[in-house]
Amino acid sequence: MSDFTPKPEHKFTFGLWTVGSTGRDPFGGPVRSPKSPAELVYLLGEVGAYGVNFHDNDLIPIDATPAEAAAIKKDFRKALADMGLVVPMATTNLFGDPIFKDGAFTSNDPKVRSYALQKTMRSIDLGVEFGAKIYVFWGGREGTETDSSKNAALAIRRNREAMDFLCEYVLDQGYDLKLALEAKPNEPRGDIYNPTTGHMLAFISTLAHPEMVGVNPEVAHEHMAGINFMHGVAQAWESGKLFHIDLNDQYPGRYDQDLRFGSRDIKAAFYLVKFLEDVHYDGSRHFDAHAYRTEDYEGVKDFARGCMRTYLILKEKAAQFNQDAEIQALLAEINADDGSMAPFAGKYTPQKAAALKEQAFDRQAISARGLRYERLDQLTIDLLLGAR
Ligand code: GCO
Ligand code: MN
Ligand code: MN
Repeated sequence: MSDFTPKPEHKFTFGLWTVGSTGRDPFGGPVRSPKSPAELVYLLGEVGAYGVNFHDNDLIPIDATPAEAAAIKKDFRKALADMGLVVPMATTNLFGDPIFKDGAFTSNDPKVRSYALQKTMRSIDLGVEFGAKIYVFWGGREGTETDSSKNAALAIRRNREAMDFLCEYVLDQGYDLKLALEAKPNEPRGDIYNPTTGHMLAFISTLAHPEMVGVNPEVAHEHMAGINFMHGVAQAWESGKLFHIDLNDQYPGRYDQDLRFGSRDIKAAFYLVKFLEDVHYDGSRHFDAHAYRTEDYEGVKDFARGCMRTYLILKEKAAQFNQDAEIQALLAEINADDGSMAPFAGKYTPQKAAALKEQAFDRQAISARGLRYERLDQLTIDLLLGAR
């Protein structure tokens, strides 16, 4: 039996808001009593997590006095030291307070936009104080219910202005910090700007400091949009922009479920884990999910352990896939190359183009070949179901 015990090198992290969720939803109040940030660190240490991430106000309530803030930070710091946990990422809550009811950086009100910048700079300072190297931006309220309310192009420009401002702030402070933008198509707003990872990648390329900014894709967010998550992750990776990742699960076409990682679409989770492991992604594996509302804190631990265990099981399955002789033989067959097209490969030259235009192709012979993907997929299913 394999060992699926989480270890620090797996870089499993959870947000304070994930295991700290009290189960509140739009239809009912809390089902679990709140725990302090320090208590949550002890819980995460007990289940074997490597790190913990926070929003400014998960750690320090928005109206805390300086003395209260200092006391909370002291307890939190002690819990981190006691459990050997780190803080790889931090973020700002730009969605909870009523001031953000119409967005933060994209609000029509200049006072809201300025307050959002102030809150983010202070929150960046707090994250850096605890060692964060990645700073996430999730613009949950940056959107609309009615498009008569905002100019969508102006909203993108305002968002850019804010990101450019904050990059300069980070540089000015000399912080060793990268920014990661997280897309979501809707919830809590009717529609959110930059709704997918692909939109975010395009947006990043328009910033003044694109080298400082990457993405934080989330399984549930792309599944809500009916998109293949791993493809978006691969695109981000390929362009050097996969700075962080939010793992959870989600049925398409439903409310934001934040399910335990791998609990809904095992196959999608498998291809994702396989991708991350194959390319040696070395960032945090951050679980941005919630325990079912039916659970007490023992159930929350079951949930957290389950996220990490499923990841490690799928990691082992990915290694098995890579070593499976029959699967690898099929892949070799699928990728067969007789070398005859080598003269046309690679960079453009006028000679290549001219020769290629003259080349004859036997379309029927080429397309007559069956690709054996049915067999390959069934082998994958057998492997995932433990039948190989
Ligand atoms: C959500 C988001 C958030 C963000 C978090 C960190 O759907 O609510 O995923 O959990 O990830 O605010 O930026
Ligand atoms: Mn989410
Ligand atoms: Mn998230």
